[in-house]
This record gives sequence, C-alpha cells and structure tokens, in this order.
Amino acid sequence: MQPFLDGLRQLLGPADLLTDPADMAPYLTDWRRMFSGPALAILRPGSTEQVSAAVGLCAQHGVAIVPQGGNTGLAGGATPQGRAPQVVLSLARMTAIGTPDPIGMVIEAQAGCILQRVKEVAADCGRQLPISLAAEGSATVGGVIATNAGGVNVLRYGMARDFVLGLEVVLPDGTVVKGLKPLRKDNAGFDWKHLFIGSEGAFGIVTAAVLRLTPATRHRSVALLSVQDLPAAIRLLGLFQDRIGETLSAFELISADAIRLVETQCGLGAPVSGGSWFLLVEAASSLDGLPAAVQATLEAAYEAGLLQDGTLAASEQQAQSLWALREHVTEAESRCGKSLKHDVSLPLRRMGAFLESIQARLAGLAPAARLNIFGHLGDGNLHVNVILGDTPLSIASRITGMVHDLVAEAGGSISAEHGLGQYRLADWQRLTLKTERDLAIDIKRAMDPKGLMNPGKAVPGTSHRQ
Ligand code: FAD
Ligand code: 2HG
Ligand code: ZN
Repeated sequence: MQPFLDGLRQLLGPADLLTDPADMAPYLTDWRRMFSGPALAILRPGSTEQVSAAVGLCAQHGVAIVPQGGNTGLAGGATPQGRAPQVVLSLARMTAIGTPDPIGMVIEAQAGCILQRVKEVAADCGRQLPISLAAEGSATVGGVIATNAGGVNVLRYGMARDFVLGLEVVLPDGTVVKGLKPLRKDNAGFDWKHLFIGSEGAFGIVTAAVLRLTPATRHRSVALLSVQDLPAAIRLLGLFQDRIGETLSAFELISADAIRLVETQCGLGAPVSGGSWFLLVEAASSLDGLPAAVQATLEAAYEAGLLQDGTLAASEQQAQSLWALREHVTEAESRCGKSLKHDVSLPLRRMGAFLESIQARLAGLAPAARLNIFGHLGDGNLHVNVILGDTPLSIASRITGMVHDLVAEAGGSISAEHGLGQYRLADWQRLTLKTERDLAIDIKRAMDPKGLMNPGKAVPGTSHRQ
C-alpha cells in the first residue's frame, strides 16, 4: 500500500492525509461509540478535483472508501466496517457557501458545510432552510443529503430530498458529474440525483449541492402540551390539522419518561405536568393572526377534553426553552449507558397497538431494560429506543429483531430517517422482499461495479444476489 499512500500524500499534502493512529481515532468511531473499524488513512480533500483524484487512486488500487461528513449519523454509516483495505474520506474541509439568491430561493453549498451555518446564511437574506435536527451544529450538507435526513419540520416541508435541486457527485471511478442546476423544474431525462440522496455513500461522493429555500416565517407559536394517552395525541394532531394545518411546522411526541430523563440527565425542567405523553407543537406563519389561531385551537382542544395540561410560549426565549426539552432527549439517553435505537415509521392507526406489543414483549425479554420513546408523531415516525441498563449486550439483536418484526407486521419501515448504515442492514435483508433486495443490489452493481463505495452499509454486497 506504500505507493498508494505516497500518491495520496502527494495529492493532498501531509497535513490532510492522516495516518497516525491518534489523529485517525476520531474518524474511526461513530457518534454513539457503538461502531469502530480500521482504515489505512483519513483523507481530507479540499476541492472536488482532489476528491476526484483521490477516489481515482483508490479505484486504481482497489481500496474501499468510507465517506464522512460531521460523523453524527446514528446507523454506523460513516464508520469503516469489515477488514477490506479502506480509507475514510472526510469532506470537512469543503465548506464554501455561495451567495444565496433570495428571489430564485436557492443556495449552493459544498458538502462539508455545517447545516446550521447554511441555515444562518439563508436567514441573513430573509429566507429559511427548514431542515432542523438537534445535530445541525455538526451535521454537514453532504451527510444530510446522503442520509436523506428528516428532523422536526418534515410534516410541513419534507425530508432533505425535497430541498435538493442540484447535485455534484464524484463517481466510484473518480468521474465528476456536475449537476448543480438551480432549477425547480427539470424533466429533461432521468433525474439521477435521487439515486444519491439517501444512498449513504454507497454510490459515490456528494461534493456540492444547490438547495431550495423557503420564505422565512415572521411569527412562530410553540406549545408544550400533555395528554393522557396516545389516542388523545393522535386526535390532537387531527384537530391541529383541521384548524391550522397549513401553519403546522412540528408535532413532536415525547413520553413522560423521556421528559424525566431530560430533567434528570440534563438539568432542564418541564413547565407542564400530568399525562403520560407530551407534545411539542409548533406553528409558523408570516400572517399576523397566527397567535390567536393557535390560542383558539388550544381552547378547542381543552374543550374536547384532549389536554391534561399545557403552556404556550409567550416569548422567543420561552419557545427555545421548550424546544430544548425535545432537543436534549438523545443527549439524555446517551448519558444512560448503552441503548438500542429503533427509528420506525408506521401508519398512525397501528401505532398504539404496536407500542403496547413492544412494552409487553420487552418486559418478558429484557426486564432490566426501559423504553425511551419520542419522535415525529406528525410524520408517523417514532424513535422507540431501548435503554439497556443491566440487560446483557448478547440479547441486543433479539430485542431489535423483536421490534423490527413488529414494525414489519404493522406495514412500517425499520428506518424512517436515519438510514440502514451497518446497524440495520442485516434486518433490512431479513425483512425485505427478495425482488426489492435484488433491485438494490443490481443498482449497486451498476453504480459501483468494484464494490468500493462504503462496503457493508446501506446495500448488501453483490454476492448476496442469488
Ligand atoms: P455522517 O454521520 O458523517 O455520515 C452519515 C452517512 O452519510 C454515512 O453513510 C456516510 O458515509 C454518508 N456521507 C456523509 N457525507 C457524505 C458525502 N459527502 N457523500 C456521500 N456520502 C456521505 N437524523 C434525522 O434524520 N433526523 C433527526 O432529527 C436527527 N437528529 C439527530 C440528533 C442527534 C443528536 C444526532 C447525533 C444525530 C441525529 N440525526 C438525525 C442523524 C443524522 O443522520 C445526522 O445528524 C446527519 O444527517 C448526518 O450528517 P453527517 O454530516 O454527520 O453525516
Ligand atoms: C431525533 O428525532 C433524532 O431527535 C435522534 O432523530 C433520535 O436519538 C434518536 O434516536
Ligand atoms: Zn428523529
């Protein structure tokens, strides 16, 4: 491998080819410290041309590539897997942001840009990029696109896919495909960019994107509510949709246990009591009537007997402290030791029975474990996480298998927004129709015939095709 590494050093310079184990360590373990894997080196290219040349060298030497952005992914997608010779290619140095076009409502950004920074630049010109996640201070444009990230605003604005107008990618042989058109309408041929969105680095490397912006909303109303049970939460969602649906930008569910966890682990306090479920609801609009409309909707909810308690933020500062409760759930969970993440979506009408089955089966399988349930109820997407406590790690895959089996029975998805990565790939294979699996493998073979792009993640190896 020495000629390979020498070629890379010549290309990138010694400062951006890391081979010292201490320098490489942060790139070789995921955010949750659940996965780690070896690599020959960490590559930190500073331009699309350098990405192209580095990928070309890897192809020439048969070295696999693990693309990495902010390394906040929750499925082990950005961490090396297996023992094939591989490198991690970090986009962290590619952080250029173009001048936004407030009338065309677009912004161009390189893959390594931190999402929050792009949002700030958009906000400075009176527009917004409403892809919102607790990891937005570290997650990158490339990672968000490669995972087709969701977040808390999906019910109004859609997933990351819905914001990508143009894409520049580097194919596994090093070819650069420049598709950075800022067009909302473009039916001139096959829309290949969608192959890369959500592909978790398995088809190529995203180097830049043109993103769609939306008008900024001048008012937002944020409420924290508590309800007795899940049917009440779902009826409340219906009521909000009926009365102020077009302004609804978040409808987040948090179990009372998850709120307690945030209080005890992160020192935050919820100003609302009662109920077994909490809802963080946000409505936003530029029209002056929003606060009155939200107030009237809440009154209707009380009259309908749907609410136990609730508070409507009276200032932006209060709104932020209510949001902090929701945004700290992942952090609070991570402070409780090992947990299993289940990022599921299913039809809302199946949600209640699904959660009851999980509670019952988990009590039998792992009595020392406890559920941490929260998520994007408005999208039918819950994070049904299991904090293991004293449960032996050896039964982790049985617990996850049990949850995923129930998801499959309910006609749901085992990954609503985080992706398969290496964490869910085996269960996806187990639970997905052969025709669908084979199609994924055939596309992978066409895109990446040597199997060098992020092996062991997102798509089964081509040898799995019978
Ligand atoms: P990484 O973790 O570096 O990579 C993720 C995947 O994308 C890997 O497979 C990697 O190989 C690939 N990849 C990265 N960059 C590129 C590129 N340029 N080209 C090709 N492939 C690439 N996700 C949600 O959907 N909704 C949430 O609400 C949400 N909240 C989160 C909250 C917390 C606290 C954390 C830690 C994570 C959260 N996530 C959420 C997970 C989410 O997937 C990531 O935060 C984000 O989308 C990943 O961006 P990243 O730059 O960190 O990517
Ligand atoms: C969220 O909704 C993220 O906050 C993270 O998707 C979920 O920690 C998780 O499981
Ligand atoms: Zn989520």
